[in-house]
Amino acid sequence: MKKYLMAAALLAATSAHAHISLEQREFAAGSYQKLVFRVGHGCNGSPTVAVSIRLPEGVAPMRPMLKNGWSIERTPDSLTWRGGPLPDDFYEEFVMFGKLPAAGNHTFKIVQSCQFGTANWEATLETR
Ligand SMILES: [Cu+2]
Repeated sequence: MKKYLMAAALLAATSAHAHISLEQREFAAGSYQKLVFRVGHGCNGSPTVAVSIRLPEGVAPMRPMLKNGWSIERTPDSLTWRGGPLPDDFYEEFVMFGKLPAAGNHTFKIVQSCQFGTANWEATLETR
């Protein structure tokens, strides 16, 4: 019981803390959608200067949304925004659009680069 309570408290703390996460993570399989990745803070207080998102297998080319003050690099399976710097205590969103894959869980691996340090995140999209 005690273990269970500790796990629940940890989960609550994790979701309250923004990280880099999807604004909405459940969509209809095969639909065209806008995915919004939310950046809630920097790396241990350091401003963000790049956000690189690896597209999971099956997530065909996504179209990045242009963003003032940020350049965009594209590869077949990744999108990287470089710019800012985005201060640690500011909030930002990075947006892409495209056709979502067949039903399943699809995990985006995200690297947040800051003036000092980096942070790795994962955001899982569920299509059904
Ligand atoms: Cu966080």
